[in-house]
Amino acid sequence: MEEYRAMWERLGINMRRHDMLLEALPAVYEKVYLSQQRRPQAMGYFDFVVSEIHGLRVKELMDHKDKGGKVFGTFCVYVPEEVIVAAGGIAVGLCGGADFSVPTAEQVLPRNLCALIKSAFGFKLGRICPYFQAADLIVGETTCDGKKKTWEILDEYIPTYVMDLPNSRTSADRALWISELQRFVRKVEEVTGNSITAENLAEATRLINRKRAALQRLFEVRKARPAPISGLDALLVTQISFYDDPARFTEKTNELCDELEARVQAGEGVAPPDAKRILYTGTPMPIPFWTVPLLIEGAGAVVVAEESCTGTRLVAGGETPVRDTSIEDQLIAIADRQLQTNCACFTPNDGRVDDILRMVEEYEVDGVIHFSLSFCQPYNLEAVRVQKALQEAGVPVLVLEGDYTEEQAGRLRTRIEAFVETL
Ligand code: BJ8
Repeated sequence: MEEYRAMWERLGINMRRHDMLLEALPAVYEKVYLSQQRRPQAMGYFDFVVSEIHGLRVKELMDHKDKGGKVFGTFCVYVPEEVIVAAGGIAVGLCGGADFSVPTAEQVLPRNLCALIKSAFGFKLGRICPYFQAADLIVGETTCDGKKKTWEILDEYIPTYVMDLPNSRTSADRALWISELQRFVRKVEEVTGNSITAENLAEATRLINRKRAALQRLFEVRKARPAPISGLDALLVTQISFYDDPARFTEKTNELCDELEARVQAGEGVAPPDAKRILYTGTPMPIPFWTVPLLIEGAGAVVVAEESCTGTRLVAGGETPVRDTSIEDQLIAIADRQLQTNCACFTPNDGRVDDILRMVEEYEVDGVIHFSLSFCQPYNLEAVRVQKALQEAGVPVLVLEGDYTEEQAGRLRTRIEAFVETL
């Protein structure tokens, strides 16, 4: 990674802190991933992407910027990547999953805020993340209170644009969201200096559809018994989907799926056929937060699906219909697909409970683990209804909350091991 030092300096990275991070991450990665058994060969690409986490992809972003291109940092699946791509921009997901930057964030933000927000904010405040440093515009959204108030503060450090996402799905809310997508089109055009047309928006929609289809294929193949891939590996793929080049990611994920489908044909898997099958549901798990599947799989079970935005919520609503005759129609199609993403920030949000119950059947799940980051009110509160629905359906469920710290991991281990034992 030494060859990238000049690039990081150019980005204004705090080199001392950055060196500390780059020293710590490979050791953790090696422990979590490289010791796993029966990993698919095609995971080699995703291992490479992690080994180059602040290198090659950041260089691609910088080459793009040197040619006049723009980079948009995002935090939510409701921010339409299609619009950014249509204008020749690159979207990178910036959600923070490391405890490393949390203390930095707490110099400014209150402590009682979820670790995801603090981690991401701390990366900017401490100038540790080259993706954050490379971004020309941050695109936030009004999902939870924690995020929407943080955007006001973040704007003091980097230009931050906020999309006003409604919290319900009435026809008035739908109209508001469509108008927000239109406003976003104008903003992206202003930042990039490029026009969004019906043709380039349709082309971008096709590209993102292909990426989503590859992820859907991955989620589909995990229904097999024995499970052809670990939850840890599947999570890594979805985490990387947030910042990799969409076309390359699609190709590599499809290669992985070819291998997994061959495994299923041959009756091979990563865990014995009778390993307990767990559905994860709850808050997203941004890179490098691997604790929950690590503990579940360390206890001898296997995570077969994640009802989360680093899981099946990423592909909610399926394929976006391509409407190549009008920008307005294409935005409506994107909005209608997006509004099927059952985020706990919506009320009511019965669709999420329905999704969980359906997934329990489809993935032949033995038990559900609901994990929410501490201080995340939407998911912590929604856990009450999720737990009740699962109990009524006779499905074992464990409700957990925590953060990214080592101490929490110790506490979670005890609860998860006990739960898996009872299944
Ligand atoms: S669509 S889940 S990506 S908002 S964990 S910051 S909710 S306090 S992440 Fe999300 Fe979009 Fe919804 Fe998905 Fe707030 Fe909770 Fe923190 Fe959260």
